Amino acid sequence: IGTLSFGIGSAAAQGSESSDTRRVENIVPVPVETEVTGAGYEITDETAIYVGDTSATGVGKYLADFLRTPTGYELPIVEQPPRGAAGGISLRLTGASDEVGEEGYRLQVNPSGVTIRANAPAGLFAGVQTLRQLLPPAVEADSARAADWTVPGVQIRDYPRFAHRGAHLDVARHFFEVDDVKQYIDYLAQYKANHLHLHLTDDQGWRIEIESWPKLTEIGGSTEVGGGEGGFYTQDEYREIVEYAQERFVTVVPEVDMPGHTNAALASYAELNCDGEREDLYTGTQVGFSSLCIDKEITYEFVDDVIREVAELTPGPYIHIGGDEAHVITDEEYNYFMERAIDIVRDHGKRPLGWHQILGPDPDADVIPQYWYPGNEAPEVAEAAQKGNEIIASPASHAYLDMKYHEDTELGLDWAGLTSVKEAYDWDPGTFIEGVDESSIMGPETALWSETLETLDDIEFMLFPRFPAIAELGWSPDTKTDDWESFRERLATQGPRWDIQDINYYESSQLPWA
Ligand code: TNX
Repeated sequence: IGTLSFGIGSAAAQGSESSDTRRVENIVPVPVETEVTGAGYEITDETAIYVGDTSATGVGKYLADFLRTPTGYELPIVEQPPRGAAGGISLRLTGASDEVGEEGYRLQVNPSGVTIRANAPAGLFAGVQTLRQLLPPAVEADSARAADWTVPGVQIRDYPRFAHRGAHLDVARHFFEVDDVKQYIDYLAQYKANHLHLHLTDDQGWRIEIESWPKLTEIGGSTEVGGGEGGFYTQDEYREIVEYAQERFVTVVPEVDMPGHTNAALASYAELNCDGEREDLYTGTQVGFSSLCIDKEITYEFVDDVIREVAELTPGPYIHIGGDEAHVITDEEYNYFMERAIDIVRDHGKRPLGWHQILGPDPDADVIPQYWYPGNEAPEVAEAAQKGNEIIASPASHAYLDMKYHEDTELGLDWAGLTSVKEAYDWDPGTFIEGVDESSIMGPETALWSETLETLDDIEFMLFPRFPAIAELGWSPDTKTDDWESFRERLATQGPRWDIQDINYYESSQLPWA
């Protein structure tokens, strides 16, 4: 009752201050350290964005583009704050400690402005993603809104636990247009992930133009699961995806799956088949039935051409060569093929990555196996870690976002079990695989296979809220990611943001939605 005596103005100010402060507590992924300080900074039509260094201009533009829409403010980008100027948002590539590395940042907010400091543009970008969550959900709107654009007074110190925070997307089983992939990249960036693994080829479709083998896309790209028309990226379109990702500090990891999962290639070129006859196109969902012809030399000319062209289009250091489920060849054939394929990747200046079967031929330590079994046991992976191979952790029982949430989920598969939001969060990528130390883990990666997914809405449904959960496991310190009860509260506060973003998320009953 005592509160009734407060003036309306101060009650409103207090109200907004406390809801601001709650935003600090609800950031996903949770930062290394946050401290609520005093009063915050209100973004107004006077606010400018200061970039002290031209290397910060790209992030400055991203931030300006992002904030101009909902606020309707001009938000000019300027090089230096004039002396005694009103506050603004400063992006600084100085004064961040070494501790935050290349991707971390410090963020400070007081009444005179917001300052983000980092050692590299990627860190500024991560800081901008945090700033986004310090503003009200209306900041996600695609048109001007009236809102209180006050950033709460805070000091944040933040950097990632793992260097690799990835998300895979299968564009082969169902094809997704360039714009859908861009949207996917935006979701990665929003939760501080930094690798997009594009599964570009499979039995049902070949999705990347290869100039030296044009029928791969003409024929192999012409359909998809269920018999739809499929599609593919021209080399220019692929470059466009790569560039869009780069602007968001996301590295594209292209996957060309081999020697299995190659029916689309075998249907495009007769000479790739051992019997010299083209396969029929395939639009079902079986796995493990196809293989390149191990004994033919043209197979390796084909692999060399494909890897060369993909390597030339890809600035990132990795090429993923699949290697999963080659069930119609012997282990001996598999190992012979993989040794040659791994060498071809190296010859074209890239680091070879593959599903963890790639360990078959016992490759050198530069090869990265991506662990994908459900459960936590794979002795060959533990052995590889002992020998120095680094590992990407994608256990199907937690990180396969194409698994159903529960029995009645219409989309998705269930071969690795059901994956609730809690299940997605409830594992530690650093210690999960039996016999593998955290020091051998590059980081977690989610997988999104698209046998049952046809639209961006479908993708969103499987991604949210589970992707942000695993993104947090990749970024945040393990001392802060072992508390599901607190996480479910924080994650639920993202709901209003997703509503405004028009994301088709799954309203899991495990989360206390507002
Ligand atoms: C297994 S996991 C596959 C994919 C399927 C997926 C469906 C792996 C390396 N291969 O070919 O799409 O299961 O969940």
